[in-house]
Amino acid sequence: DTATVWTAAWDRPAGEERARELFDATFGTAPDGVWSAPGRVNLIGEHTDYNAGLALPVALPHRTYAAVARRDDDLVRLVSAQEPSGVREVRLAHAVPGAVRGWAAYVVGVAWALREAGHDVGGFDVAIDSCVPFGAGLSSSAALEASVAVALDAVHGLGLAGGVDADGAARDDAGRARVAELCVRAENEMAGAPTGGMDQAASLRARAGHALLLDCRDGGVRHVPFDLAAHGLALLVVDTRAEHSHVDGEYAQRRAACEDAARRLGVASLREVADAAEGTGAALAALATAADGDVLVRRVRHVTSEIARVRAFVEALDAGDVPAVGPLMDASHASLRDDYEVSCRELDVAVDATLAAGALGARMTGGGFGGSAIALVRAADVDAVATAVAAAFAARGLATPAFAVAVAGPPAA
Ligand code: GAF
Repeated sequence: DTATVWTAAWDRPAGEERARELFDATFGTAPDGVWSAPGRVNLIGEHTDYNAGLALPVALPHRTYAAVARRDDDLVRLVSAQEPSGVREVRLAHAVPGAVRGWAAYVVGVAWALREAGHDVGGFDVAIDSCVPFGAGLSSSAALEASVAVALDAVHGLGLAGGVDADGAARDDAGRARVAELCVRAENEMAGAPTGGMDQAASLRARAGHALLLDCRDGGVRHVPFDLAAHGLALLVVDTRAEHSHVDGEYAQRRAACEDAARRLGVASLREVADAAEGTGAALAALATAADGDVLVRRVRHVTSEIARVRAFVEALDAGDVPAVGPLMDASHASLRDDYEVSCRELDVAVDATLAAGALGARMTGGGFGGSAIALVRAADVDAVATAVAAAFAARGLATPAFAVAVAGPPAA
């Protein structure tokens, strides 16, 4: 038998206590408070956000915790339990794009983006601890940004993000949409990762017990009830431990290809192609005649078909026909693997192994090139499917994967 490794989600008080203790131990005082924000898995709608498309993420119970105290100067002192390098110090006056390296760019970037937007944000001390696995395609960077954003909102009294009800619903979605945009700016401009906005929206705007239907054309959201346990099902997350990074070139290349295709087709975004009443056939035929047409056709075909799959997925959930989403997940994975070419061996092994062990559907989730896969499985089969995946990885000499069960959690608060 192959042993399986599980990435546990800390309960909220335990996570808050860890961040508070790190703050105490580092700065010798108590923080003003502790805030936290979740990672996410995307159910479907991958590489659609920067094409003004649709995505359907859920917030994980795994969260990043930020203990923060406001300062009266413009100094930021940061420490993270996940970073052995000790305390870092950055003056906000010197915090401009390109000047801050590594994980600190995400933290300082949020303060920078708030200041750029005219908010009166000064220095602060911050201690971070997190159970969102790093580099696992589960949005550890968005969780870090969002936890710092709601913390700065609170300690500086900005009144942007609003609170969260006991049932896990945000009170001011419009405010949170603006905060999410600032987090995207932090990631794009300070950290230099050309990502879309799905992850920050998921962390700030999700609702417990629901998937977040995100329309990236106008930023609109709908909370779609998502309670797999009621259907005897569960969502198994397979962290392949194959590290991915969006700062490197592949993600940017995909995004550039989509923008190139839209330009050639004379549309503002590929969403227009996906929504065209006459279908996508004419657009694909037009692209096929270009010199590099074959690649562009496949990239556009992924984006447009993926947007259609998000619609079908939500229709199935609305109809209470959860098993019907399984084949849509499979089709999404095939499209990401063959047309968009962002999968990798570990992700394909994870998907194939879960399906062979009885999953109803499976796909890579997030940007790809490593990271995590998700599988829809019968609740009673969770352990058996995980064991089968671990055995498949061991048999191929791949790194030991880690597992989690995703239950839709509340947003940043
Ligand atoms: C990463 C990015 F950060 C998101 O914006 C999104 O593009 C995703 O990859 C792919 O759907 O998570």
